Amino acid sequence: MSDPRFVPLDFQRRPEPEMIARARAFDAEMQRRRSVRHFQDTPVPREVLELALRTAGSAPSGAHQQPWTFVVVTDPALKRRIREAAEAEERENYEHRMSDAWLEVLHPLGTNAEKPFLETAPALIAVFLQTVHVEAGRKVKHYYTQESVGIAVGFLLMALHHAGLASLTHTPSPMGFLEQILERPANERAFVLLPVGYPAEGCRVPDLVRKPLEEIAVWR
Ligand code: IYR
Repeated sequence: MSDPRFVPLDFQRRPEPEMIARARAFDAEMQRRRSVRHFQDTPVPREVLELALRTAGSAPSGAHQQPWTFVVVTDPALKRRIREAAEAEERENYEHRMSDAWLEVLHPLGTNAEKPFLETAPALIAVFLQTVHVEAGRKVKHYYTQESVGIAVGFLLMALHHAGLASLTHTPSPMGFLEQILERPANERAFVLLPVGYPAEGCRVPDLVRKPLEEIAVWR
């Protein structure tokens, strides 16, 4: 094995008041992010999606293996196939597979098996987790894939919101149909599906309250 290579860190030390102002402004912006289930069909700029995906790809990952693939679907025929497959699974979920306890905690969100947003949203970003990659004809296992892809999706949600786009973290279950419809290679598993676009005129969202800091953070 060759020696590991290191380069100087590009880091900007900021005065404390500036740090606080930046953290405050960023938090205020992130507090306005909401999961959106009603979209306009207006197309979104490809460049914004590309930049947000670059940001997602800047996430840390286990052994820097970057075990993710983002498939951007804008083709109406593909979106329709995805909607039909997702709704078929979701009908099974809502009618048979989900427990009463699960349906009860979901009730405030007002969701059901109908997923029109999978056709109205101008872009669906299907995120795939790569279990392995092939290097010099050998399979190399990826480590901490769930954590890595989860973090990258977090970066993506923030980047989309920051750029002025709405999204939904959608996990139709099981999601194997995405691997088939989008013809993914054998090393990829569907991780999440993100409809992306502008919120519909007069879009309403569930009246949710976020836990206050005192409830989510402990100092010792
Ligand atoms: N995947 C289903 C059900 C669902 C589950 C959870 I957990 C949610 O936070 C929201 C929905 C659906 O998309 O309707």
